[in-house]
Order: sequence, then C-alpha cells, then structure tokens
Amino acid sequence: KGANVVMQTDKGKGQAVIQAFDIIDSPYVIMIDGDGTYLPGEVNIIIDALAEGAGHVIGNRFANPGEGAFTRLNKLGNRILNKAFGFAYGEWLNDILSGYRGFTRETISNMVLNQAGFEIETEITVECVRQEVDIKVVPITYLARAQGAPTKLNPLTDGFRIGTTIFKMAKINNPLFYFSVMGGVTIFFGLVIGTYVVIEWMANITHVLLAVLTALIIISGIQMFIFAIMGDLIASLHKETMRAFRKQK
Ligand SMILES: Nc1nc2c(ncn2[C@@H]2O[C@H](COP(=O)(O)OP(=O)(O)OP(=O)(O)O)[C@@H](O)[C@H]2O)c(=O)[nH]1
Ligand SMILES: [Mg+2]
Repeated sequence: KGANVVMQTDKGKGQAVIQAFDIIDSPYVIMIDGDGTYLPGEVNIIIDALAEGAGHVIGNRFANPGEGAFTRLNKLGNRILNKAFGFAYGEWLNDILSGYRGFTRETISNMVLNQAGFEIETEITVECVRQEVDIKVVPITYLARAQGAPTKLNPLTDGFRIGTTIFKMAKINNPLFYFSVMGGVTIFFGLVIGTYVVIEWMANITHVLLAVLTALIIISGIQMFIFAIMGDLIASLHKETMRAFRKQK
C-alpha cells in the first residue's frame, strides 16, 4: 500500500536501478532485490548506518546466509570477485555484489552509472570508492530463493562480465594495477616466445624475426609498467584535486 510502481523503459537490473535513481528524491534511498531473498524488516540496519553518517551502506549477505542461499559456485564466484575488487581498488568490502544497499541523496547524485545489467552493483561500488564516499558494511540475513522463482543471473557469463567490469574500471581508478597487469601479461608472452627462440637456438636453429619480435614484446611490457607508474601519479594528483574541490563545496 502506498507504493508507486514505475514500469522500466528498457531491460536489465542496472537500467531499472538507474531509472529509479533518476526518479526518487528522498533523503535516503534503499535498494533491494525483488526475489524475496532479503528481509524488508531489516531495513533499519541500513537506515541506521546512513543516519550515522555513511554515504553508502552495503548489506553483507555472508554475515547470515540461510540454508541453500548460496550455491557452491555462487559462493566461490563472489569470493573471487570480492578479492579481485580488493586488489584492484584497495578496499575490502566483503560483499560488493549485494542486492541490499542504502544511499544518501548526495551519493546518488554524485555517481555516474552506465551499466544496464548485473554489473550495476560493481559500478555502484567502484563509483563510491572513486568519490571517496564513506561506505559502511552491515550484516544482513540472506535467504534462499523461493522454489520456482528462477534466477536471471548466469553465474558464468555474468560472473565473467562483472570481473571484466572490475578490471576495466580500474583503468581510471587504479592505473597502477591495470597497467601492471597488462605489462605483466605482455612480458609473460614475450618470455614464452623468447624461451622457444633460445631453445631452438641451442639446437642450432636461429629465428631472427621471432627474436626481434620477442624483444619488441618485452620492451612494450616494460613500457606498460612505466606507464603504470605515470598513470598512478596522474591519478593521485587528480584525487588530491578532487578532495580539495569537495572540501570547498
Ligand atoms: N526491474 C528489473 N529488475 C531486475 C531485472 N533483472 C533482475 N532484476 C532484479 O535483480 C534482482 C537480482 O536478480 P536475480 O536473478 O535474483 O540474481 P541474484 O540475486 O544476483 O542472484 P541469485 O542468487 O541467482 O538470485 C532480482 O531480484 C530483481 O529484483 C530487470 O530486468 N528489471
Ligand atoms: Mg536473487
């Protein structure tokens, strides 16, 4: 009773969330999955944290998962993605993909969101880290999906998409991580080809072109590391500027 239901104009969870954020203008905004796996009664846990000054609150599903709430694959995937996020952004938030979250109006107006699908939680979390929003993780209950309520999330393809989003968004937010990974992979390939060239050379077969290629690949890899450091410098300076800018506001 009293609910205002709006039809989404397109498809996907992200699209719905972005559209809703556009419409709602209450001081606190709560986001909750519609499949009955979260308890609306626990909303106070989230609101309390917002009232205490957090800009974004994440309900941690791992605090109290019901029986069968996570499949084994789901748990593993979540663990990997949370770890990857921690490495890429230096923030260990336990449950970045949670569907039970709270925001202040200010946080919502500052976030720039574009992901239409299940990458939306990742994008929200990255945006909050980037904007240095005070993020608070609170324990919540997580129940198994009701029988006959199918999931829309494909653990493999959506998991892969989320992983890619974490990596891609690190390019701006943590270039040191992003370009070091690129550099590392490039040098690794260089070394693999190089090893082959050397082994062949010891058997008296010389691959001149491959040897040149190896050198080029390894040099490119080293350059990516240098760019990682440069990018990190630029990102740090930018962060400082933004901090000063926010203070002024
Ligand atoms: N409005 C809207 N909401 C969506 C759409 N797709 C997913 N959702 C919401 O996103 C929630 C999460 O989707 P689920 O399929 O339950 O995926 P999940 O909770 O991440 O993973 P499971 O553990 O498999 O349930 C759903 O409960 C819906 O509320 C969509 O196209 N439009
Ligand atoms: Mg669900």
